[in-house]
Amino acid sequence: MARRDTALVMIDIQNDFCPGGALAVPGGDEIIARVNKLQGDYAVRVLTQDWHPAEHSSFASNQAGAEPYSIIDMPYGPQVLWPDHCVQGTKGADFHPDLDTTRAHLIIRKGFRRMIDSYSAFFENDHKTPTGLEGYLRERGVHDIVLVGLATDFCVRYSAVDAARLGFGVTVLEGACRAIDLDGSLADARRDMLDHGVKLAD
Ligand code: VGL
Ligand code: ZN
Repeated sequence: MARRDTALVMIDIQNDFCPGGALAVPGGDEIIARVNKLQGDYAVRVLTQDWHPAEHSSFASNQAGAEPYSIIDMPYGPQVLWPDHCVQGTKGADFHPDLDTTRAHLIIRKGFRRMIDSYSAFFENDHKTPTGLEGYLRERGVHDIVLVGLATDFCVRYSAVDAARLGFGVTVLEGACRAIDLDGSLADARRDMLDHGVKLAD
């Protein structure tokens, strides 16, 4: 059972990442009942919400001639180009209607700056610009975090690795996550998380 100093961080459980959405993660909605049940076990509960302007630079539609899922070089490094998703104020950006959002203490929005994507709940993809989540968790006395949500190989992965680098104890409950799995990205993600001392549990 989780302790007082442990936070449950629920990553991007939004319509666009669930079946029928613009960037649907296979089985994305299958995790929701379990995530709802888990919430009662944690003293601190945080949701993240991918929240892009329509002209976001990570959308293939905003890069001339680019196909979705191709990769371009941005000043901060390689960037996968995505179908338009989680556009601010749209239904796709809303949390899935079955997710219990009433018990969350904090909602972190990310990816709202046009020229930089943000997979991690802690830093944008330059690995420097903070979201503020680290300070929030430290002020609440959190030492350990448990991650669930979408997608295992992108936003969950980068959140887990950043949290471990920041010194939090990190567990990813893989059974309460689902992956996009683009060109082996799930295997890469699992290796990267393990290399950084993240615990993978079911
Ligand atoms: C995500 C791709 C683009 C995620 C967000 O939540 O994993 N993936 N934006
Ligand atoms: Zn996004």
